[in-house]
Amino acid sequence: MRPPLEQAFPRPSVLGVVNVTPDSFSDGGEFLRPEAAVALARGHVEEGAALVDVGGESTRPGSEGVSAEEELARVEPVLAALQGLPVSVDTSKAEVARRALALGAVMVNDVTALRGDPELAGVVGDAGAYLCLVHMLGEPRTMQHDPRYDDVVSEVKAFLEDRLAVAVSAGIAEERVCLDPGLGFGKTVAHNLELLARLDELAALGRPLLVGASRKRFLGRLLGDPKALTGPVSAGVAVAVLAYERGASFFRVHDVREHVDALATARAVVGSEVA
Ligand code: HH2
Repeated sequence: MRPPLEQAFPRPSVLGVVNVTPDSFSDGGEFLRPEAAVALARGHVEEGAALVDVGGESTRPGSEGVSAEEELARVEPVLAALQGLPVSVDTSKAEVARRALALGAVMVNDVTALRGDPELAGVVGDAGAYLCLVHMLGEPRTMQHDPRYDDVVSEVKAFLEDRLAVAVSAGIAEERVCLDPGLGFGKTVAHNLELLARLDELAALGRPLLVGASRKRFLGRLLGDPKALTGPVSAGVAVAVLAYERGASFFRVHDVREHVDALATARAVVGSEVA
């Protein structure tokens, strides 16, 4: 039986992104070859990632989904080669999760928060795996078309609370679940900033929070390029450090060393305040 998530992965823990896709927004096509993806994953662990998050389907704004067969064909050889390393699988499909867990993955990172595939909760529960539930308004194809909220923080909070209850009633232990506000998933720059500024309100849900800001376009846009499709590493690091201070536990990033160093420094500073 796995220990509670916060025991297995103390704060802060970095997830290194491994996109085995032709079309991810910041590194599409770079790691489609299994050897390239495996080398990237090993490098992430050497640089201090607590987990590598392997995904075979892009969820960038505007993207169409891929079939389970296609997704499996992309990730299976990578997962098979990474057995023994701490792996999370970025998927919404039960079939892909089942195979990944059989190959040793410990976490399922589901950007649909169990709304994409009715069988996914059972697969996660039966395996006793960890689960990340992510807030997304709409679906990747349309999510950035004029997203609106009355109060983005309370709506995201209510959604995550509801999805956590759904997971628990489907047999997934609450202590194995983390929650993610889903930066960029149906949010304007202002929505993302408000979620980050008020992250303590989401931390009050009592489950570890995962934040994925790395290279996202809102960072490039807030720095003055209204057409940016990615954001700089430095801006992602700033977000990670501030999110850590506001209670976040997990950081899903492409540039592992920079984040590990920055978060270790932030931890030392915050720790010295309470010493
Ligand atoms: N963001 C992306 C993908 N998966 N999972 C979680 N939990 N949180 C996130 O913020 C998140 C995520 C999008 O980033 P990336 O994987 O780099 O791009 P793409 O979806 O284009 O493959």
